[in-house]
Amino acid sequence: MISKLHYISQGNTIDEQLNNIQQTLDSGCNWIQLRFKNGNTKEVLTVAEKTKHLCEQYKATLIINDKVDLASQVNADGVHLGLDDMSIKEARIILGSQKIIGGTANTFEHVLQRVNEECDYIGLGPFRFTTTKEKLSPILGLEGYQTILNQMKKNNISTPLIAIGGIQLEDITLLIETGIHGIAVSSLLTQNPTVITTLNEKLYVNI
Ligand code: TZP
Ligand code: MG
Repeated sequence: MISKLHYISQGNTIDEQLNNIQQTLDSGCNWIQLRFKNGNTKEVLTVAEKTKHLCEQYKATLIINDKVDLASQVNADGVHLGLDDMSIKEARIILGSQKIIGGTANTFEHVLQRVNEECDYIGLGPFRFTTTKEKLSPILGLEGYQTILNQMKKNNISTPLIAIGGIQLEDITLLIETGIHGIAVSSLLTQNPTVITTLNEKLYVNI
């Protein structure tokens, strides 16, 4: 089952990463995507091993951003791959059918590509401008999600969509109303992990 709330980790050092991940797990978030762009191989491995241990303790899902080999090495639950990363087909061969593979999309064409590649969920964004990611793709806004979800419906595509990019508390209700499965946030939870209560109330309102 793909969670409705994904935390994308942030931090420039091992300690920042681990502190942010720890406080997010403490808040009750059960899906962590480890994203440590500035770390060298050894630093990222250290954080991945410790995060794997933490996620086991908290019964949380661990997804590794970009690095398929690292996901294998630490026996993470899966990977998240951008359009310029390893292909999902290749990752599936390495990781097998039991692991979760998420793929990024910015357009309906990307969504079709991801569906053909048989990913388990699609991270669709950015919703709005954010400084968390460099080289942002064009902003989708609510209309972007509505248009893409309509195209998916017409084509009978039901792969879960996770909205990402600059998402704030006040965006959740409208985003969920478009029919997306869930959201991925980084800054929102890093800066104030206690908002998870409100986030969950808003995300699970239709169940
Ligand atoms: N991919 C698209 S936007 C983004 C990523 C990793 C950053 C999301 O972080 P924030 O702080 O929630 O905008
Ligand atoms: Mg990537």
